[in-house]
Amino acid sequence: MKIIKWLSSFYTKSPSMSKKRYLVTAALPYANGPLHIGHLAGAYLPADIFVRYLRLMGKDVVFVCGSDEHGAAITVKARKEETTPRAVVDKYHAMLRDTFQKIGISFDIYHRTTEPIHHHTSQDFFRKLNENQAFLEETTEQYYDENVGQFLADRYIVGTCPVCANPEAYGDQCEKCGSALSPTDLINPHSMLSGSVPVKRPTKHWFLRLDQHEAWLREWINTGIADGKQLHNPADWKNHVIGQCNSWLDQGLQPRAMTRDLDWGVDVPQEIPGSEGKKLYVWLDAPIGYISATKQWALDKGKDWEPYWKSDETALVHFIGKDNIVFHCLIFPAILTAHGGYILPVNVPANQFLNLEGRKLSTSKNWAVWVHEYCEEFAGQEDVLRFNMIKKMPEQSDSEFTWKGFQETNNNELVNNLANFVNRVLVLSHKYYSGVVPRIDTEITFNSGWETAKTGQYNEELNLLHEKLQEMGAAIERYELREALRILMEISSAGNALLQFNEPWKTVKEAPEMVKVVMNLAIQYVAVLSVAIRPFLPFAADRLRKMLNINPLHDNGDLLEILNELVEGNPVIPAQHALNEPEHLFSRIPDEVIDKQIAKLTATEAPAQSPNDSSTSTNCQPLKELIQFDDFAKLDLRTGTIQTAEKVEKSKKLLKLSVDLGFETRTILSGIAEHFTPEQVIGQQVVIVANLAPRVMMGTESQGMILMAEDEEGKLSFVSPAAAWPNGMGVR
Ligand code: B3M
Ligand code: ZN
Repeated sequence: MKIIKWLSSFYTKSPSMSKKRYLVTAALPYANGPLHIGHLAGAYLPADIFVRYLRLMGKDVVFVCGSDEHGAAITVKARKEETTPRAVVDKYHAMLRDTFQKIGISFDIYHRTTEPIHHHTSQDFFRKLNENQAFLEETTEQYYDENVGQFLADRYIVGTCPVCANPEAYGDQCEKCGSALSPTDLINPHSMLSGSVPVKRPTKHWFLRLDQHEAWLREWINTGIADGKQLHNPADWKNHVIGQCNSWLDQGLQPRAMTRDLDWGVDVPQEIPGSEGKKLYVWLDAPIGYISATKQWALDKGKDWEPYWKSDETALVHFIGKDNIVFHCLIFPAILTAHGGYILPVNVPANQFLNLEGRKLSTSKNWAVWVHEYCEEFAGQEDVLRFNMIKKMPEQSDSEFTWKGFQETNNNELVNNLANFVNRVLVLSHKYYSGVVPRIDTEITFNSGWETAKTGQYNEELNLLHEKLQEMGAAIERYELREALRILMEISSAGNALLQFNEPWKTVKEAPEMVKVVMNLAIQYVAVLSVAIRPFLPFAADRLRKMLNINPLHDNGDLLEILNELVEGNPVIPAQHALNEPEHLFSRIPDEVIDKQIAKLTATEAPAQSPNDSSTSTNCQPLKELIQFDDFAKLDLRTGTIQTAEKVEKSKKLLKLSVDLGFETRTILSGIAEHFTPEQVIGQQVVIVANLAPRVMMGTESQGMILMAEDEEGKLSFVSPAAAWPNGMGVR
């Protein structure tokens, strides 16, 4: 009876959540580079939390992803790395797969679109679309590189942007002003492959008749109704997702080419006339990758894949970043509908972007925290990054990650709240009861941890835990994962308060029976947390289960089970159960660890490569040999101000300077006498290498070196601030 009672309360929350099974996808990352924290916070972590929760609630859920291995993103990378597309995808597919596994993204399958099953699935899709007259076959003029003998994909054509005159705009987009372009918009277009001016040649492509889908897509996006059925509640969708779809719909949907003249990708089925040398457009085959991954999963597990993609009793949810909204909410639904027989997503909870230390994450500028590097440098602390990503998750607007924030969140929440609570409960249980959960009189009252001066009663407190877990679950079902995490931490805070308000360390002598109730209840809190943290902190959940000496989670109904106990006022861990010794669930992160990460970020940042940047000119100094970060970390760079300056007798090049470092004044000989007079440099703010071994020159000891920038003509300029800075500051 109690299962039905609970399940019915669970089902009433949102229609999309009352389905028989769930198919959850996460955007297929291009296999052309490593994963950074923006990818994690954007799509993969929210998906993982949602799926882990569904598993804990005993739901039938399949979680699919895989590497997106076609398209210009791959072939451009192959050109840059002077290798083949196959080598690029093999390298990064393995890296992505391993990184996801290390950070605990629990896909049921992580597939890849170069697999034959994907090519066959995509080609079958194309055949069916073609049979269903979903395409407009049209011959258009496309740019062709006669030197290389191939048509040019948009990304392979560069020219002057008609909007901002950027000379290195691409055929599909100007990265300087962000304008969406088409190759024929470019002024003086030339081929990236050979540098030659491309010619226009006729070529046939298959255009998906998106215009024919505009009306039903507009209704489905705004009302949730398609084919006369209420498929989802638009109020469950994020405003920015619906907004972006409507701005596309308002411009009117145009037929969109679903094939390309490429030598890398899924072949257009060869029996189709004119298919010679044609490949499927990557945004046609990639989303079909979700289906082929599901097929492969079903083959591996001896399951039937079709109900997950074709039954109305399935809830399909796509987790993506906001740059993929139109492909998942308009183009892929149109493809599925044109094919026929497939369900549509009940939600596409796209996240916004994560920024890093006040700037946009940038792969090209290496302004990123790479997840695989994090997993190496913070091995065993994967949950700390997960926790931070959830706290900072860009659910409704762009958000910000800082290393300082990472440290504070770990030390203040994971250590001082959660780990501290667990440790106190286990230490006191061993101290008072040798680690055995005490028998209790549940009628004895105590001070509740939920609000000051509230009298607590055991069964009522268990009910309060039940309510909090329901609240947390409801937040996850609304894809409000920051809120869900806040509620989770409320449970830990209430546990700490339960101890604080009853002070067992003081009252254990005068009120031993009351302390037994409080400690037994606190152990129930910890047991509940060992399940409730699973979607967020999966590795800590395993460690906590071991400390409690209870069975590992089987990720199938575990939360449902304890909810049913709690709602009946039953404990999760029975009296007389023997607990294991406590360990530290989380540990403090010291300043130097954070300082090192911040220094690494700035030290490894690639110089700006904007098209007009002189540093891309050919005359700049060749890079010196690669150093390790630790080599750089040995440098102690400080800010200073030149106090006095004089020429050095018998030397043309040297000026003798006294530099104020704030904490001391240094004498430095600097080879700038041919560039600056002494008068010109007095008062100049500079950066010096402060821990360079002193050197005697012309009979004077020079105690450091001043950093100077030198341009192509050998002209020197000081490295100095835009606005005044204090002396002695560390420069990292
Ligand atoms: N690989 C774009 C991206 O990585 C694309 C996603 C495909 S999901 C089907 O942002
Ligand atoms: Zn531009």
